[in-house]
Amino acid sequence: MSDIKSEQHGLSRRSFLGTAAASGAGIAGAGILGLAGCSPKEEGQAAASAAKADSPASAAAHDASVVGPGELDQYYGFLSGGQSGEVRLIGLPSMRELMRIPVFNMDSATGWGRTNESLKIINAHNTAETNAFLKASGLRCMPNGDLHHPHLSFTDGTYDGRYAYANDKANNRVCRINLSIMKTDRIIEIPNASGIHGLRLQRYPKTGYVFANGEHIKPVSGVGSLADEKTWNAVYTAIDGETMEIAWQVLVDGNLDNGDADYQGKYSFATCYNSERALTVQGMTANEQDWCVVFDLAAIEAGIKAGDFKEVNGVKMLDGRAEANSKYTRYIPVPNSPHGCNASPDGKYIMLNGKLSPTVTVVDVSKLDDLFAGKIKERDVVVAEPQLGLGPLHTAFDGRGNAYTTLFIDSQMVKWNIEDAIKAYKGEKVDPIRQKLDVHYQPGHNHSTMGETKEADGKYLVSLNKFSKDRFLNAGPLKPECDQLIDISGDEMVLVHDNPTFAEPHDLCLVAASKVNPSKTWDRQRDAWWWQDAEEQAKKDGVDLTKAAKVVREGNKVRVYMTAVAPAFSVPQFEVNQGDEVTVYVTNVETIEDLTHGFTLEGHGIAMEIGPQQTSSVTFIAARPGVHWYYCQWFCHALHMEMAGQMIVKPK
Ligand code: RUQ
Ligand code: CUA
Repeated sequence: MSDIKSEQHGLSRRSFLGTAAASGAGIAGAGILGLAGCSPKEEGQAAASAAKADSPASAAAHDASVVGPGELDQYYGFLSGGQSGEVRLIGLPSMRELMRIPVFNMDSATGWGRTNESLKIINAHNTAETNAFLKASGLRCMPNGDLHHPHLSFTDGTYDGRYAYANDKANNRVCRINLSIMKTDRIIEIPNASGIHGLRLQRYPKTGYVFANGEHIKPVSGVGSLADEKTWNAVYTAIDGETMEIAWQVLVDGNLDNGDADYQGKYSFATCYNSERALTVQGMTANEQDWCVVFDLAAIEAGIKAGDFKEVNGVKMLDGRAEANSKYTRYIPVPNSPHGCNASPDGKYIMLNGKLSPTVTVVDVSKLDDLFAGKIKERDVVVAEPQLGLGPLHTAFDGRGNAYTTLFIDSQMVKWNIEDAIKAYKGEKVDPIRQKLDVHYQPGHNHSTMGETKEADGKYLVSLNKFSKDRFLNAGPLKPECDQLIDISGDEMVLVHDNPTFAEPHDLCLVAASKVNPSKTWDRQRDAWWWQDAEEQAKKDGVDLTKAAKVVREGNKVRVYMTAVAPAFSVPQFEVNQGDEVTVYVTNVETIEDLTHGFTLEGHGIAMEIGPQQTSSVTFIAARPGVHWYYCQWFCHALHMEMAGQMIVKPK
């Protein structure tokens, strides 16, 4: 009963927010015409489906998300943390948060961004400009990131459980997460490009390439000039997912938004807005059409072999601009300012989501060979363009021929049938729309279980909604986002769970639990690369990290080696002089699962995680004379509070 009431409240609030969002888009000028142009039929349809949408979920539907105490979820979700800079691991269908994986952020619990091991990973592939900036600013690393798109590595069109990759739009970086330890193992900065946004992976034969879209145009060295914005370009980057080195870049026109790759290993795609090359919203949305850029991977590789590139800041860059009439790219015109780009799991289609247009443009991948061969025109590859509702942003799939598109302005999820949309485009009288379901509110990304693989199983769909307002207890002016779980296993979508989240999940991957097999503890052999520097230093100092209890002085450098075994550090006290540079190495020699220790040094901004069998280290200046306690901040034992020691700093 209360469900129905809140839905009714929801409806009036929904329409208010919808108007606000639409008028917000209204400043986009020409763009809004496409939105306001939603036909009466369309509106009637929306109203009709809104009426049946959100009927109180049945008890059975609610059961769909209940995972009892001690029971395990069926799927992992790799959820982006947006401007929090991290990746969050969740379980489905419970939507419980399992873990946070720090990436482009600094993390108080684990010491990510503070330990020597994490700083090495974070800074290893900075550009010289970034290093100079950090030095001038007194920063150890970039303290923030904007992580939008986490995606897992593929082999033959499905997840292989090895890595996840994600972008940092704020500081132009791409990371890799090693799924055996669930830690970030590589971060690279992308030179030449600006606003690394869309990030997708090669699916076949494997990953392969990691494709990263540069969203913003800027003068590319040797091509554009600062004085003339008409010479500014965006840059598309392909990274080798194994070595994390940049394989090549392509110079393109328009701001690259989202992307995807096919299931055949031949083409990749990027939606593109701002074909106008403008610097303001009005200018960016002036044209009726923008485009999707298609990249021919074999042609690009041949171009690299043939030397048809410029070396720009150490990267091989090919010319794929529209006016260059390049053999590497094709520009498919689509309605103004497209956004999401999604390959269907049958490998046949790429969906280009309209955003300012109420349509999704369906590209038939099998026609691309002919397009590149010049046998057909750009728009000939389009086989459907169904009108779905206001603000289509992203599309997911159930593997049964249906697509699910988020409608940002309508605050709905629309389910539609792909083959029916193709028939309708040919002129047949069929309505591809199956159902519209209200979501709360303003959805951005959505994702279905295994939906970006050839094993799409059509069980669950998650809608990542940007606004939550009255959906949860008021949390103050800053509201959480609202992630909603939808059961799509039947004919109708059924909303089964609401879940608040902190800033700001953009995207997620939903992966069958069997595909990912993280380790239970660190492995001293396999993971030795993590503490390689510590190991080398220890060798020079004649220390075995796993048995260490030693303080080594070399001039004003002091190295403190200790082990952690519940409930004690092997070094209970050490003494240094004010001004010494101190490095503390802690090795957790526990062999059992779930026995993490920590090392927090009071008054020094230091806390680090040391998992079972892991070594962690941190370097700092002992600038404060006196007694400073260090303690284990990870609850590990009945005598956890006693797991402590003292650093004594003698004044100068
Ligand atoms: S984008 S809400 Cu950064 Cu993935 Cu579409
Ligand atoms: Cu070790 Cu708490």
